[in-house]
Amino acid sequence: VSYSLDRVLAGEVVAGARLMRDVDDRRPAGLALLKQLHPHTGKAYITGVTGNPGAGKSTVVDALIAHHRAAGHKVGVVAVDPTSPFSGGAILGDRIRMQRHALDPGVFIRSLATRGHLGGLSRSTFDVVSVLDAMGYDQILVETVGVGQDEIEVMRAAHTSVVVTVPGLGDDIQAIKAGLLEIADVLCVNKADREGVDRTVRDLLHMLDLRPTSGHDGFGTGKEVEIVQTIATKGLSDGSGIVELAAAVERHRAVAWTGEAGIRRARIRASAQIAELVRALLADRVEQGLARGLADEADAVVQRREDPYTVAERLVARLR
Ligand SMILES: Nc1nc2c(ncn2[C@@H]2O[C@H](COP(=O)(O)OP(=O)(O)OP(=O)(O)O)[C@@H](O)[C@H]2O)c(=O)[nH]1
Ligand SMILES: [Mg+2]
Repeated sequence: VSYSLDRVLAGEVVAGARLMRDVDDRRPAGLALLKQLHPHTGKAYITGVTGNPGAGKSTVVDALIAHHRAAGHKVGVVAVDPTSPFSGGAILGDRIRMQRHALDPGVFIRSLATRGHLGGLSRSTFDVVSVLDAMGYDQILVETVGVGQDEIEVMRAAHTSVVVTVPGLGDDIQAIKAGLLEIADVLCVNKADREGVDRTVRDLLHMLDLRPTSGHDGFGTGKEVEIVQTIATKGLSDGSGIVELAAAVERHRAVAWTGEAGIRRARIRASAQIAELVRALLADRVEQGLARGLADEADAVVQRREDPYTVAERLVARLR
């Protein structure tokens, strides 16, 4: 194997990339090293960026990279694309507008696509984030496309969830944002150079008021969510709002991740990760258990010698 604990901790890019690949392929050597990395993680701050397609998430992430780099941080980026049926490749490439940072040794960008496994994205995100964290990337940005349950699961890996929206969605905003609003710690109204920003901010404020006081993790309340307007295409220049967005994330960090609240949140985050791993391990076991096929059982069921319920229970009991 071309990686080791020392090389990953030293931040060697080749070692880190190989480890991520092996972890993705579920190779035992990768998993073994992941276990060893754990004591060396927990230093990075992880910001999730989600929102509807084309809202400007990548452009926002690109500007945030520049902001963190200017402040001397090393930045890791995880671009998650659960909507794409393609594995990585061109489609995802198009969605990542951070190429100008690709040559910066202080920036590491990693793409994740589903490759068809159910619910595995959240686990993969946690894994990649851990490797980046251990490598010394102290600001990690996770971009995820879309609005489904997958995104919400992926966002559990983040400390602060930024939901990006745009002006002029009109009535759609209600439908699109219902699920996302619940997970938002900071709301970013991007494309603020467009018409209808004030209206959108007003709508969002109204919806936040209607939001249940206990969010997805039992902590969020509507009042705590800040709304920041950005023009991400302006990068870090005056009036882009990116510095303000980063400041809002910092304020959320200070409130949510310090003291008692921070301990409780850390526990919830770890629980989500463990639960995801348990599901994954059980799913693997089920796959192995079913690998030899079900021809005999199927015959028994077809011929009415056995019922499918009892057969399923017996098979599950045998999974070890
Ligand atoms: N006018 C305007 N255009 C913007 C702004 N931010 C991003 N865009 C443009 O919006 C388009 C989509 O931007 P992306 O950053 O790729 O959006 P995204 O949300 O990452 O898109 P997907 O990952 O494909 O869902 C691009 O053409 C951007 O240049 C902004 O603040 N104002
Ligand atoms: Mg994008």
